Amino acid sequence: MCSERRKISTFSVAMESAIQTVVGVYLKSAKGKGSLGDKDFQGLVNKQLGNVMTGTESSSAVKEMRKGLDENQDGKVSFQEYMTLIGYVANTLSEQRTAANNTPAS
Ligand SMILES: [Ca+2]
Repeated sequence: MCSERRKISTFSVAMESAIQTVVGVYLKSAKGKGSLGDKDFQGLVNKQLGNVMTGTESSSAVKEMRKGLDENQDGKVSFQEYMTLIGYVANTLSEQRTAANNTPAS
């Protein structure tokens, strides 16, 4: 009972820390502005998402990604639009893990 509670608490701290990282990366990349410009977004994707996404080294691919996220088409990535990207990456990771766990037995 006691150890179960500790396990849950460790999990929630890890999750809080992950959320803080996601928010912190955005704020750091935005450099005090309210949203990410093209260069800010390129920097964020190159530095933070190179291991989970392909094509992050291509500036034209990242620009296309930015356009796809830019719902209000102001040329910048707001926090809300950034969360769309995080959701997309999280969903991709989840699908990869599910696929890895459900490898059909031959
Ligand atoms: Ca926008």
